[in-house]
Amino acid sequence: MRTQVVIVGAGPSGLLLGQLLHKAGIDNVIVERQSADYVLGRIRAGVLEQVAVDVLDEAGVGQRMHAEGLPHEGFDLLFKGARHRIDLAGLTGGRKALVYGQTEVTRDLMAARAASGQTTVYEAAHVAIHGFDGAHPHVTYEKNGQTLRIDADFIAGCDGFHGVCRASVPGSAITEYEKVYPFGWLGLLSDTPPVHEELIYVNSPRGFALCSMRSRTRSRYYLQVPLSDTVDSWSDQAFWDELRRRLDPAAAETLVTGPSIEKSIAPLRSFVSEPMRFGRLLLAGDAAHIVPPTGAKGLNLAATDVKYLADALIEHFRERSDTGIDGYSERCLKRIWRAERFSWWFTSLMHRFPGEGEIAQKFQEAELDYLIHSEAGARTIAENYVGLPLDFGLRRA
Ligand code: FAS
Ligand code: PHB
Repeated sequence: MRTQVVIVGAGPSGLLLGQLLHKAGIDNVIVERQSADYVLGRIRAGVLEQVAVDVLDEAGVGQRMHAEGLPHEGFDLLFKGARHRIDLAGLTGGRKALVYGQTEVTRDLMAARAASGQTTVYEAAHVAIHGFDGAHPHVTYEKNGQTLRIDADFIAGCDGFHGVCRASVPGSAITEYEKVYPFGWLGLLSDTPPVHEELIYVNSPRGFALCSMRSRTRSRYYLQVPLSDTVDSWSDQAFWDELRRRLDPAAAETLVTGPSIEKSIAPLRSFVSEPMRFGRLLLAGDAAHIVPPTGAKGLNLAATDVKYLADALIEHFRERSDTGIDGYSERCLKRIWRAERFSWWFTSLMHRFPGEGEIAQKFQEAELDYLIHSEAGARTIAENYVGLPLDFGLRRA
């Protein structure tokens, strides 16, 4: 088989790239190691920046997102038992976030791809990439007992943190930066009404918590837990009891509990690999970087990587120019490091770090107290949360 771009991974990055290329008339094939149902079953991000919403609109998959997504103009910070609202719209000239789950984004992208008749190979085993440092990049994989090959002009590595693409780059050609956090997030999804109409980020002496949602009837909650914890060690009742302990009295009283429909523990890390282009291989999304989910940046960074990459590939095929491809990595990384910095800072501010003693909690509470009583401080949070403009990666500053 031959195509113009072979995309490894059918998560949000791979599917969104495939859709943007297809709309530009560029042939592409996606090779995914799991089944479509497995990909849809992973519960992950919940908040979209306006820039990500705009890219999804450009890809032609925004209809349900606008019909069902929940625009949010603010969120609450809860510390010392009291809640304080961060007025995103008021502090950023009207910019806001959209609550619309990654599962639904993925579902919309899968439906668009299926309708377009493009080729997606699910349950591809032993995917390997070859020749990306030369003029004949290609991908091999096994399916139904056969080894198959796809030749292409470019390989897009959209295969996430544990994928094969970044791992195939020689160690001498790549630099990796990593910070692993000494705790995880236990997430619970339930068909219960959210405790509040906006998100609540909690700094509690017992640990971080987050009250989020997927709709007005489906809630998503998180608790900071030790890395030694397992999902089996947390009954639903234990989860609800601990969440109540970390909430303010009003929220604890209002909280509607119910059976979990999903429960999982995610580790937290900050990770960036540089550069993101290796000859005819270009990385996008979690294949190149990971953020702790505190700042709701992971999926949003993936969307802007993909937008930059699609524009660069379209320029290559339409105008025979490689200016975009040559500048792809630098353009992405300017934006990525800003989001990494905010995600690390917000994670450091809101979580209990083992062994740092009670004084660390007092420092965090004092910083939060300053931030919510200083317009400049609150704007710092708001500007970073709603995200950078799309052209940020192009500016020389
Ligand atoms: P993904 O990891 O989503 O997709 C990569 C795809 O490549 C997968 O389908 C995988 O099966 C496939 N693949 C892997 N290896 C392959 C191979 N060798 N061959 C073929 N295919 C291969 N972000 C937020 O903003 N908020 C959150 O709350 C949040 N929670 C998260 C929780 C968890 C447990 C994880 C892991 C991430 C979370 N994220 C969150 C970040 C997440 O949303 C990512 O940013 C987003 O999934 C990025 O999408 P992709 O780059 O497509 O990577
Ligand atoms: C979610 O709803 O899953 C979510 C929302 C905001 C975050 C992280 C996760 O910062």
